[in-house]
Amino acid sequence: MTTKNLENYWMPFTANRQFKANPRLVKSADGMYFTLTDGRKLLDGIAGLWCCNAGHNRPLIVDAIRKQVGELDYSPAFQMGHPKQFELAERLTSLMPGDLNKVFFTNSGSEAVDTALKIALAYHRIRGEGQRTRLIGREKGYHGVNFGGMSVGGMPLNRKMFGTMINGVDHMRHTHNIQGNAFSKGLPANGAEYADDLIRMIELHDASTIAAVIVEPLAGSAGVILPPQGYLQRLRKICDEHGILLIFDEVITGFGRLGAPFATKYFNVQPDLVTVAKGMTNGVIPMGGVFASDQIYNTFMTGPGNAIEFFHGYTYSGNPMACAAALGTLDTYKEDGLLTRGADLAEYWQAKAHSLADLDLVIDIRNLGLIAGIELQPREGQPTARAFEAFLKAYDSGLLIRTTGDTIALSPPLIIEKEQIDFAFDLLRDIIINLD
Ligand code: PXG
Repeated sequence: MTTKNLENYWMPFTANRQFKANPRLVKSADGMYFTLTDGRKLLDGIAGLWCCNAGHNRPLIVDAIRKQVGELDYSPAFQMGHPKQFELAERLTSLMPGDLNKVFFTNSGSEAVDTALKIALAYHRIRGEGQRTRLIGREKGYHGVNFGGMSVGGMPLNRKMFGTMINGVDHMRHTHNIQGNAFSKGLPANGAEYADDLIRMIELHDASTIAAVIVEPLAGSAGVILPPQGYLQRLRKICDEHGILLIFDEVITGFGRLGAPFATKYFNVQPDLVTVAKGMTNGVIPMGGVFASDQIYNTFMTGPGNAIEFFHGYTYSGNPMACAAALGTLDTYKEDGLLTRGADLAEYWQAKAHSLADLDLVIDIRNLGLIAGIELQPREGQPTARAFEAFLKAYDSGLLIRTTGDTIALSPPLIIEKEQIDFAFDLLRDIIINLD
């Protein structure tokens, strides 16, 4: 570092004063490991922030970006194109099931979500159902931090300071149920009927006013909350019966996290729109996207041929470096079989995660693919403190984890080896046993 001054950078989703008093600074990264500025190595237990699915410093991605920046640094996103955008769109949509054959590029998950919500609203309006303006999210949902995603999101601290948000939004109940489902391995058995909360929304608002429902197939940020068996299928059915679009926010579940390329494949439920980001470029260059069905896209393609069909887009939509990074990422995933590798490791991962079930402070363990959530009993009067202490102890012992509330979340790069899985869970065992 050339400066010891930490004061000018306002850090996101960080306790700035606590951090600046005890900074944690990363210098480099390779494979499964970060190297800190003090030279220590840290096993990356969370793929950066659920995004470096292929691990760090992957040559095909690095080379693709290097080459791209020397050839075409930028090309206008509107009324112009460059070949990599189209190549990427073709390759990405080939990974999607059914007729999800179109993709719109954004620069983040938050932008992808707001884009998807706007597509849903405009889609209904073009079809003469412009009264369908309501958007339904879910409690404990996380759909990024822009106004649309925040509004349909259901994490109270992400909402409460920011006014009334966009109107016409309602929220279904969440699917977290420790009493009924604690220590489930994989999908919990109980709670498919939580999907019927959408019927309650329909009874209240009338289906004719609802444009779309957005859910994370598996809720990551709120602490690894799984869909009960049959829940997503039921949501799909209710949406179909009432002409409501179903949006899967796959910013976390996309690109192999569950052991299938996307959750829509894993669950065999096909939504109308799918949002992605993170693993799309292995986190290396910001990029997100919205997959849309042919039917939705074709609905937009109806006005005069020379008219812009969708008044929406970003200066950096389909940015050349982002496209190169995404193509290099897809090559890496393919070469290493990473979009399905999680399926091979899932059983081992599950067994190691649940090996912590006997610890007194552990009140639930949840897992799917290469994701695990370990929920701790909150310390009396100090919610989140116990889990954050575990985070600091893990950091001091060479493991990077995430905590949200009192849940420890793990979602490592999909290149993780069994010895590294052992290291992570064995270390967490030691740490949790010694927590106050
Ligand atoms: N949707 C979902 C489902 C997400 O998980 C976003 C949208 C927003 O993406 P961007 O690219 O705008 O950040 C996310 C992001 C965590 C954590 O540890 C989760 C996210 C981001 C940072 C931390 O819970 N998810």
